[in-house]
Amino acid sequence: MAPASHDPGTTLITVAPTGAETAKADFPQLPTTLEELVETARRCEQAGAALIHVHLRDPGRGHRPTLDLGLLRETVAALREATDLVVQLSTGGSVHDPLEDRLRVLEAEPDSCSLTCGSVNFGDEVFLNPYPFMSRLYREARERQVVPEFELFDLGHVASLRRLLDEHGLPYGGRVHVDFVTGVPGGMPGTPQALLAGVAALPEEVTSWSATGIGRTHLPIAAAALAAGGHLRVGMEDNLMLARRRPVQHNAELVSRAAELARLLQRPPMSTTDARELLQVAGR
Ligand code: KMH
Ligand code: ZN
Repeated sequence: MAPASHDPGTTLITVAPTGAETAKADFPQLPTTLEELVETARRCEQAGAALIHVHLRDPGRGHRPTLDLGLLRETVAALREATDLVVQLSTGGSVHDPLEDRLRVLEAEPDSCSLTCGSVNFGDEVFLNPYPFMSRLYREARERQVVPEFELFDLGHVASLRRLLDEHGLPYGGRVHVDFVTGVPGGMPGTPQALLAGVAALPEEVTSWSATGIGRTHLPIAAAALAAGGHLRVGMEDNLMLARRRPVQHNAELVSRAAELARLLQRPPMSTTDARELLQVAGR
């Protein structure tokens, strides 16, 4: 594999604009229609994001989460048309989605997909990721030339990533990018201490890592990740408040703040070209 040529002094900013948990009725500024998602993607790219982590909603069914394949394909095409962002589809979906439907997401041929490395309590629910499912998703993503981003909600997920790498070798593209999702009720806490324990345990094959914190852990985890050499994920999937009593009005606000923080720490936002190189996504 060619050596990495991206600038190691820059920060990959991922935006996760929607998620599967917040109801549109409770938070109308959540982007749930294709038009809103594309507008969000454009503004977030301008603000410094290079990757978008996408969950879809069905406006015809109360903006509930959907894994409809036609809509997934349409969305990937629309985001590619409107932006240069790396398009990552969630294979996590919502806690209610069947595993088979989550696997089928790959058929929409995104640049990247999320791949959560284990089950985790998720508030009062369970986010289910049995090892055989992870293993199949890993293999099928490689067959389809989709770059996985390994989502780590807990320290045990780091151990399962080790098992995946041992059993299957490197993913498509040869790079191993992981994202710590901290602060989920039931997962690892959103503290610098927990994050750093996770970073210290990462397999040596990991070539880059990012982190996000749910809710009020959003900002401290971003600061800790930057200080420790990691990349950032922000967005309404993870956090709805910009500050006390100030709900986020647009995902671009969170991306702008992350970009400002990254610049302050002398690791400005990474370009979409460099993000493609970092992750070695296929040239679709
Ligand atoms: N919505 C969560 C149950 C992913 O996108 O891969 C799972 C999730 C992880 O958001
Ligand atoms: Zn997600």
